[in-house]
Amino acid sequence: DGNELAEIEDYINNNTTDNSKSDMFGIAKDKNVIFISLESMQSFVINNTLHGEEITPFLNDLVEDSYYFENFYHQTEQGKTSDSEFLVETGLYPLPSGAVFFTHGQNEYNSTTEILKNNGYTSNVFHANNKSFWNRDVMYDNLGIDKFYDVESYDVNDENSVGWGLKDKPFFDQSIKYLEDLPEPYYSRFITLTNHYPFDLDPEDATIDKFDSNSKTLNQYFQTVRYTDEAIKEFFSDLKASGEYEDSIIVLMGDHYGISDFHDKAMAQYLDKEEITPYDHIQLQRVPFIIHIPGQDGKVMSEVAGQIDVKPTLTHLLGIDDSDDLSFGTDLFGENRKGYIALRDGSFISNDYIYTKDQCFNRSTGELIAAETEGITDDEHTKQENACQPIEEKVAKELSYSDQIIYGDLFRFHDFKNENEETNESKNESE
Ligand code: GP9
Ligand code: MN
Repeated sequence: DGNELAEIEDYINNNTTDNSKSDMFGIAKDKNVIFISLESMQSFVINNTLHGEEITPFLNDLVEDSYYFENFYHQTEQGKTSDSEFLVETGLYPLPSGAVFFTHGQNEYNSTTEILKNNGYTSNVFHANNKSFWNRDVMYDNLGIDKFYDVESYDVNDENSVGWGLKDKPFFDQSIKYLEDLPEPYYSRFITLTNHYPFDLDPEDATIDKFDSNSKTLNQYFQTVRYTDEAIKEFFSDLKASGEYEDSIIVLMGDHYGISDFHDKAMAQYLDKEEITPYDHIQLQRVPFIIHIPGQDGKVMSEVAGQIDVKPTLTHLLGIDDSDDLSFGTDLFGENRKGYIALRDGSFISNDYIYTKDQCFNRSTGELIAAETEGITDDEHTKQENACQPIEEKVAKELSYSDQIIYGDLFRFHDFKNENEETNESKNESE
């Protein structure tokens, strides 16, 4: 039965539910939502330079006119892009290993898509890859997505593809016609691809010189990042020309890191540091999160934030009451934030601390507060005063609750008010 759920509901209601309404509530009511997933885009490239040149000139301009969350962390694991989609669609954590899109693609969820659809939206995803990659065809169906414009919707040839497939510029260019035909309001997610490991690019598409280090990967990364930046610039002007821009809000989010710690030496060289410490490693897990609302002024938002917060933030902006939802994020404009962001491996970032690999750092200075010392017994260690410990325990509990929901498919035992009645009936029949 669903008894395990009662304890989890209590935890969520007491810790991760914020029913307050900020003055941002409903500010984008009934607007289209254009959500752009930025492949492997990390925050360190934003407002930064290489060879004295801006790496992302368009995004740098855009953040000036947008809500830009500079301390926003990805929370993905082995499911990479699909994990980031899972976070956005469910407000649950992806799994500690494997890809939840594959292993629990048939579970019952209360998805962002379903909630928006019950508030009059249509929904679709644009991504020029095979539909079954990451089991998307199955999972998207389950999440309630109306249509997946996969590789078959695009004209892909040798000329217009590189690396993983269709280049981002033709991808956006070919998507516009579909977007224009959608019934409004729509919730449309676009997933870019060119800035994907190993970051190959045709020489004629490169508009910034490579970096010069021992890492070919990092050297090339700046060029594909720049290419995606230009693709988004073109997309924005197409959105304006087609009239879609005015009736929409545009949300951009990095899906996960692009540069692994295998390239730490080169990364340290770029960042002008002696080495990449565990603290630096966590700070490098920041990805851009940008909410652009046409006609509104921009603001840099410095609170600690993560992908888990996207769902409640979106519903808040759209003026949708989601007080019955069970998720682990909180609205980024709300007052009652949780105060920390859990990474999938149990590391966390709180207002004051960064915890990773049994080490507790001062978040603002990067100084170590308490380390697990060699030669000290576990028992002594637990007694040792550790500033991070209370949150460390909360994080472990929260991750385990999320896992329990997924492993036990516990949402079968909960009635969400936004749930699609038809889906429920057909599910009951087949049980
Ligand atoms: C594949 C694309 C990239 O469709 O989403 O996947 P990733 O390797 O980043 O998870
Ligand atoms: Mn990805």
